[in-house]
Amino acid sequence: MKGIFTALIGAFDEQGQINEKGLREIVRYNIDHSKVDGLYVNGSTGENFLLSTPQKKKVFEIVKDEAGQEVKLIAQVGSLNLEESIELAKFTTELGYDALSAVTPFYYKFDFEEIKDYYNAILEEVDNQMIVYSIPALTGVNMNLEQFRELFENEKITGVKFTAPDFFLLERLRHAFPEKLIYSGFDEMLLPASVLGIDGAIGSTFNLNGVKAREIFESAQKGDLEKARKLQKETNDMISDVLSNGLYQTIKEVLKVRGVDAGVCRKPMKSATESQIKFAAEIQKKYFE
Ligand code: NGF
Repeated sequence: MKGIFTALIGAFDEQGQINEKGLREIVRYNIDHSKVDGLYVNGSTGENFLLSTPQKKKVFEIVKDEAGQEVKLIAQVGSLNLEESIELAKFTTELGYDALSAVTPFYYKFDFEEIKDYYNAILEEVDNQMIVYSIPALTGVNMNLEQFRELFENEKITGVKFTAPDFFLLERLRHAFPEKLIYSGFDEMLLPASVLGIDGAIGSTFNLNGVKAREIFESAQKGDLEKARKLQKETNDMISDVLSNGLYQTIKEVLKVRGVDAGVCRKPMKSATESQIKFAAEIQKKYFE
């Protein structure tokens, strides 16, 4: 379960339906071209929170059918509807997903006991491991070291996807829990997170840049910091342009330039405008050709 995991981008048609052919192409591109170690399915990047339960299930099925046993698969099943989380956890475990992940419950100001109960309730129902998805900037949920310790008391909670720029907490977690899986979630901070000894990374821009992400991770692990810094700088130039042009729209449009039918974003997200499409083509030329 270690290494580079792509947070899989979603593929939808103009009506907001799943573009199955496009989704299969995205899976193949990540496996065959980028050679990532695994896929993180129905995360933020997959526009998960815009999908109905049947649509989430369809994505899980298509990805598993296309990827088979070729790479590790993590199913993000977190939801404000706990019953839906449990249903998806059972569904993906039966499909053969290697691990579950669930975003910390958000919107309402849940206290820590409620958050802990949510994870334990999901895990009581399935025989699978869980990677906590911590992304405080989007959820407002900031957990401290002691709270992670309490979550990790459940042996089925085997790790965390740590999407926060808090390197003090990341170091404390690494030191305190050497046996747990720690994945970095911000691609632009992959190098400093790698230096602190993460087990892997899960990122949206790996849909475009998985090969270089691996090089950054492995160079840092080998102690070749000069090379890792150069690669992270090049990567961050690219990420800055992608973010300035609209993250998900740009990832999809760059993939289309490469012949991968990544479709459009699902409403209420806007699809790419003509000028975003044009800049995406420039990003492809500038950084990848
Ligand atoms: O897209 C976001 C939201 N974060 C992703 C990643 O943490 C999301 C990150 O790769 C993810 O893994 C998921 O799909 O659930 C950023 O897009 C990237 O570092 C650019 O900022 O913040």
